[in-house]
Amino acid sequence: MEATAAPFSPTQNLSSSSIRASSPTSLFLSRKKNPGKVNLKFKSRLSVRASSTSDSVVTLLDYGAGNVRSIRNALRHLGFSIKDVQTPGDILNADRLIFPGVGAFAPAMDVLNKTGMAEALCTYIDNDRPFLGICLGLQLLFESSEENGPVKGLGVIPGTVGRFDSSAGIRVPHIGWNALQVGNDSEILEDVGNRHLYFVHSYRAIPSSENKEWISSTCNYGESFISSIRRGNVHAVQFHPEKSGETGLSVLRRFLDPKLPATQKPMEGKASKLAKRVIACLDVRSNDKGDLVVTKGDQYDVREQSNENEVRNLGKPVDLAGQYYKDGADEISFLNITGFRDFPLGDLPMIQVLRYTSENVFVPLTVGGGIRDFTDASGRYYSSLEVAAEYFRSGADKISIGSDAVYAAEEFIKSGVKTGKSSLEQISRVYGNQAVVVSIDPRRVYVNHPDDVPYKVIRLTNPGPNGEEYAWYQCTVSGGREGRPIGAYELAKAVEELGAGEILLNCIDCDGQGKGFDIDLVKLISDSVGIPVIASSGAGTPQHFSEVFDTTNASAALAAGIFHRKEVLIQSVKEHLLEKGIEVRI
Ligand code: 1PR
Repeated sequence: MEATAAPFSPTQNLSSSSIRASSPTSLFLSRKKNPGKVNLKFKSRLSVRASSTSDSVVTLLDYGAGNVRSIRNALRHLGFSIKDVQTPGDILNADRLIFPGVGAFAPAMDVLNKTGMAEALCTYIDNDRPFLGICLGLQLLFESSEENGPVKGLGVIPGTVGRFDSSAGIRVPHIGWNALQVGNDSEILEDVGNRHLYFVHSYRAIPSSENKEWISSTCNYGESFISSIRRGNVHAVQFHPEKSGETGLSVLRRFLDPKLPATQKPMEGKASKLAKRVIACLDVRSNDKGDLVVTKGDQYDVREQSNENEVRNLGKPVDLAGQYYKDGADEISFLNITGFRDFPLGDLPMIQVLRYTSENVFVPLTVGGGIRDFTDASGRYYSSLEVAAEYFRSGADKISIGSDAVYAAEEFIKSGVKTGKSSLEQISRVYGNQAVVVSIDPRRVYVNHPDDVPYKVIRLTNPGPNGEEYAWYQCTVSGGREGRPIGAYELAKAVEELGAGEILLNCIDCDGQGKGFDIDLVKLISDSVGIPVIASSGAGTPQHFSEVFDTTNASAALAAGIFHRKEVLIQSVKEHLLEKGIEVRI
C-alpha cells in the first residue's frame, strides 16, 4: 500500500533537486505587506500541476527529525496509503499534504530552507491546495519563533511563536488533553464538540487582530493560544490528531475527505480545560521461558511467592495496551524493567511491541528502560541518543529515563555544570523536553530529625514504624536494587534543569500495595517543579485517584496492578473523578 521510497532525508537531494529555491526571506517580506492574506498572486518559479493521484493517497512531508510513525499509522488505519516527499516537486504535485512537524523550530526551518521545501510549501499553500500542518507544522507557518531564536518561519501567517509563560502558574510543557473553543469556519473540527484533544508543546502562537482571520479554534492554558488555523483548504492544528483517540482520528478523516457528512452529534459540554490524565503502565520483561510478558511487582519484587519463584505473568503487552486504549486510558507507558542490565536494541521484542501497539493505539505511548550509552559484546558503541531514536522510530512519543538520569543529576549537583553530554540533555536537545520523562524510583527513609541527612526531609502525615516523624526519599537505580546518595526532591529539581519535560514519580514502598499514592511524596515533588508530575505506585481504588488530584498538584496518575487484575476499570476511575468534579477525558 504505502510508497516504498524512503522519506525525504535532510542530507539528500540538496544538489539533485531540479528546482532552485529563492530565498525564503523574500517570501517572508512579501507576505508582511499583506498580513493575514494568502497571496494568491505570489509569483514563483515553481508551478503546481493538477495531479491525477488516486483519492486514497496522502503525501507526507517527513524531514527526518523524529517520530512520524504515529501519523503514518493513523493514516493507514483510516485506509490511506502514504507517498513520502522526496523532492520539492512532490510537495507541489500533492493532492493533499500532511506536514507533521517534529523537533525544534530552528533545525526544521534550516532543513526546509536548504532543500527548497520552504518555497515549495509556500507555493502549495498560496495555491490553496489541501494542507494539514500538525504541531510544529502549524508553528512554522508563522513569521518567526522565539524557540532558540528569534528564527524566521515560513511567514504565511502574521505573528510570532513564543514560549508559554510559566510565571503565570502553569506547568510547561503543556502536556495533556485540553478543550478547544471552536469557531464557525472549521469543518475538520466538526466532530470535536466539547471533547478533549491531546497537546504536547512548550511554544504557542497567540491570537491577534492580524491573524484573527486565520484562527479556527483557540485553547486556554494560562492564556488563550491558537489551537488551529484554517483558510480555504489550508489547515493546521497545534494538537496531535493522531494521538487524540477517536476524536483526533475524526479530524484527520474530515481533512482527508472533506465531503464526509456529519456522522455523530458533538457531545455536550464536558471538556472545558486541561484534563487530569489516567495512565496505564505495563512493566515488561522476559520471563524464565524467554517470553516478553507484562509483570507486576510488590515493592518491585516481580517474582511469585511460590516454590517456582517465577516472574509474574499478567498478560501480553500488545493485547493489554490495546485493551487499555479501548477502556479510555489517556496514555500508556511501557517500562522495560530489566533494561538496566539488558541492551534494549538487542531486546527486539520490546521494539516489536511498540511497533505493533502503535498501529492500533492512538493515544501517547511512553517507553522506558535501558536508555543509556552502551557498548555491546563486539565492542560497538551505541549512544543513548541512538537507543532513544530507535524507540521513537518504533512508535514511542516519549521516552522515560530512570537510572541514567540519577547519575546525570548526581554529577550536575556535584559540579554545578551542565555538560550537555548526559542522555537526558542530549535527547531533550534533539527531540524537545516534552519528549523526555524522568522516572524516579525512590524509597522512604525514616529519620528522627530534619537535620539528620543532607537531603530534603519532610514531616510525615503518618509517622514511621518506630514513631519517626520525618523521612527523606532516597533515589534508587537498577530497578530499586541500589540506593544512591540523592533524594527525590534534589533529583527532580536537577532533572528539570537538565531538560526533563515530565516526571514519573514512583514510590517503592507503595508499589503494588493498593493502599493509595504516597501523598506526602507527590505533594513534595509536584510543588517543587514546574513540569508535569505523574503520580505512580499504590493505587487500589478510584478514590485514591481523586485523593491524589484533590490534595496534590499532580497532572496525571498512573496505575498498573489494579488494571491488570481487572479489579478496577479505567472507566470506573474516570466516572468517579467526574462525580468528584475533576475534569477527565471521556
Ligand atoms: O533505569 O532507565 O533502565 O529504567 C528502568 C525503568 O523500569 C524505570 O522506570 C523503573 O521505574 C522501572 N522498573 C525497574 N524495575 C522495576 C520493578 O518493578 N522491579 N518498575 C520497575 C517500576 C513501577 C511502576 C508501577 C507503579 C504502579 N514499576 O512502573 O507500574 O508502581 O504500580 P501499582 O499501580 O501496581 O502500584 P532504567
